[in-house]
This record gives sequence, C-alpha cells and structure tokens, in this order.
Amino acid sequence: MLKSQHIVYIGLGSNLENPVDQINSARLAINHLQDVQESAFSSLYRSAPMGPKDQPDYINAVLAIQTSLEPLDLLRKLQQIENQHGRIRKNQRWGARTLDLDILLYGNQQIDHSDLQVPHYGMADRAFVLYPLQEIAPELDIPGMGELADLLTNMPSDGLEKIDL
Ligand code: A4P
Ligand code: MG
Repeated sequence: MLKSQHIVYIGLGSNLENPVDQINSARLAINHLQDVQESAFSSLYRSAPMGPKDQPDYINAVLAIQTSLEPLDLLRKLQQIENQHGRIRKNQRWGARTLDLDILLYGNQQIDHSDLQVPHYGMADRAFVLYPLQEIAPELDIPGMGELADLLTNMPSDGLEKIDL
C-alpha cells in the first residue's frame, strides 16, 4: 500500500561554525533521508539574535519537503542531523547553536505531544521564519494561526537581510 505523503515545512537556523555551510549541509542531509523529497528551499536570511544578544547573528532558511515519515519519526531524524552538525544542547534558552531544525508545519495537522508541538509555537512572531516561508508558500494558511499573508502585515522585515550568494 502506498504510504500517504505530507508537505512539511522545516525551519533551519545556525549562528556558529560557518552558519551558511551548516544550513546548506543540513539541507543536503535532509534530502538524503529515506522517504523525503525536497519540494522548495527559500533564500538564506541574516538577522540579529532573538533572545540573548551576546551571540553572533543567525542565518535562517525554510525548507519544504514531501515525506511519508510520521511526525515523531521525522523529529528524531532531524535531531540526529542536528547532533551530526555538532549541536551541543545547553540549558540556556535561545542560546547559540551550530544547527537548529524546527518542524514548523506538518501538512495541516495540529500536534500537541510532549516532544512535538506543531505548528511550531514561536513561528507567528518570528520574521526570520515568516519571510522565508512566504517566499516558497505565499498562499499558506497556518492551522490555528491564520493566513501567512495576514501574519506578515504586522511583521516588520527590518533587521532581516536576504543573502545573495
Ligand atoms: N519540540 C517541540 N516542538 C518542536 C517542533 N515543532 N520542532 C521540542 C522541533 N522541536 C520541537 O528543542 C527543544 C525541544 O523542543 C526538543 O527536544 C523537541 O522535542 P531544541 O532544539 O533542543 O531547543 P531549542 O531550539 O533551544 O529551543 P527552542 O525554544 O525551540 O529555541 P528556538 O525557539 O528554536 O530559538 N534568533 C534568530 N535571529 N534566528 C534564530 O533561528 N533561534 C533561536 C532558538 C534563538 N534566537 C534566534 C534563532
Ligand atoms: Mg529547536
């Protein structure tokens, strides 16, 4: 039987150890997962850190994939990729990291599991998530949060710099 496919949006972030390389390498690693096909990848964006300011600027991007992996299965695989990229989990909230992979959206599902909340709890307030997402999915309706276009009307893009490579 064919396994059902879901469109999943993943937020990528890095602010240590050559962030642009970290993001590009994470994209490749996700593409190499079994049962995953890339459907779109945004530009890369630079921004000042949200949270503690005594850390480098971040590079962020959003990747869209098609996958038959179940949500928790995908989360574990993304965490393995974070670990392979030298991610060290400290207790500081919003601290510096080589690689952060967040599941932003999983189809139109709302998931409330102790290890996984989807849509990602912070996405509606983060320009570095919403602007790259708009680039690859301008018509998106986010379960429980509303139209992406509406969220963006209240979201200044200043401080977010699109990187031309
Ligand atoms: N978890 C729950 N839901 C999800 C989800 N949708 N996707 C759980 C991924 N993980 C999810 O994650 C902690 C736990 O969240 C996991 O064990 C998983 O079961 P983590 O990656 O270990 O911790 P974290 O990323 O440090 O925590 P948090 O609160 O997710 O950090 P954020 O919110 O991702 O913030 N500034 C800029 N400019 N750009 C950034 O990308 N990122 C952060 C990190 C701070 N400042 C930033 C940026
Ligand atoms: Mg995270």
